[in-house]
Amino acid sequence: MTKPIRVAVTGAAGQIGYSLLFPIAAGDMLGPDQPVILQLLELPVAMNALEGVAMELTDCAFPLLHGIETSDDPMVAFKDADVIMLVGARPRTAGQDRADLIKANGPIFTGTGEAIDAVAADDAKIIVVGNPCNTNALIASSRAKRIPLKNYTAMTRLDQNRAIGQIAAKLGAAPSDVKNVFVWGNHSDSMVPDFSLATVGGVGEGRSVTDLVGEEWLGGEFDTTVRTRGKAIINARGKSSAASAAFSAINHIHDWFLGTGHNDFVSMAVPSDGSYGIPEGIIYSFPCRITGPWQYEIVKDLEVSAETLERMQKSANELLSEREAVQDLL
Ligand code: NAX
Repeated sequence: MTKPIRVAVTGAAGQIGYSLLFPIAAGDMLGPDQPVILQLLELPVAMNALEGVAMELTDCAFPLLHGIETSDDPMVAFKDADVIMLVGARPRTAGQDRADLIKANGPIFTGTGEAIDAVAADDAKIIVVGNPCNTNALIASSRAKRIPLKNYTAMTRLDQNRAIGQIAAKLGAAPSDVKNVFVWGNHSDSMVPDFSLATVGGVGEGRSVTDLVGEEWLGGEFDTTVRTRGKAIINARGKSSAASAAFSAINHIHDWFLGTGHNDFVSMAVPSDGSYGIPEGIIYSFPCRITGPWQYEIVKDLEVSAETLERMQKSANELLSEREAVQDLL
């Protein structure tokens, strides 16, 4: 029998957690033949709610779910974990600025990073969803002595999916026909959605999205919509995006493990290696190619316009100032 993969999820009783755990248990993330054990972490105050979620998971009788463990202790929740999904953090509230959020959530990730490095599986793969996700991933990774730095990633897949969704809707195409849209930079409104290589297959076999819809919409409404979608959802729903965030986190881990399907590459925020002039020492969204199970590389050979490069640098500068703001935690 295939050995179960241990998946640790923090903030498991939160709204993203509630949309995330059931598809993982159903096999949507790691494949239809891969058993999983869920190791769920919550704050003490949310342990009752978490027990309720665990009861519901049990009640689904998922064939692939070989165990559910719940804890309020990271040293227990991360023990031998192969995949670690760091969702637990406070969502940004109306009126709260980014600097306040960084100060509120940053300290969570020092303890998290220490516990991961102490007890997780040697080659554990980590995705940070809790915001500010790039900088939180940097804080957690700063504690890594045993687990490779490369294994620390943050989620910008939701931004990529939002971009694909907008283009598909504009063209009346299926999202699966839209290829090679990705985002550079920080998961914030400084991100740079990149449509320059995007093609759509269904409408006209492999045709350039730029040729089909024109630069004006792509550089204007499309760009703004993608970068500010999180706020638009909070305004409409009164709560931050949850189901779409959970689905995108599943996409991120799925593709890292099982490949990118119809896309040549995907957006992942990963430790910069200096590609495209982006400084090392930050976690930055690049187009990444999956080269094998749990293997990725930054795609290095893309032509990027001077205007895009300038915006990419601005997003890097924002991450450098976020790093400055949490210097005492690194
Ligand atoms: P909720 O407030 O519904 O849930 C968060 C859960 O985390 C709560 O149950 C809380 O008890 C728990 N928690 C807090 N601190 C913890 C800790 N130290 N250890 C374990 N659990 C802890 O928020 P939710 O809507 O689920 O959002 C979670 C995070 O995702 C937020 O930071 C949010 O901003 C972020 N998001 C990130 C996105 C991305 O694209 N990267 C998009 C969606 C979302 O905004």
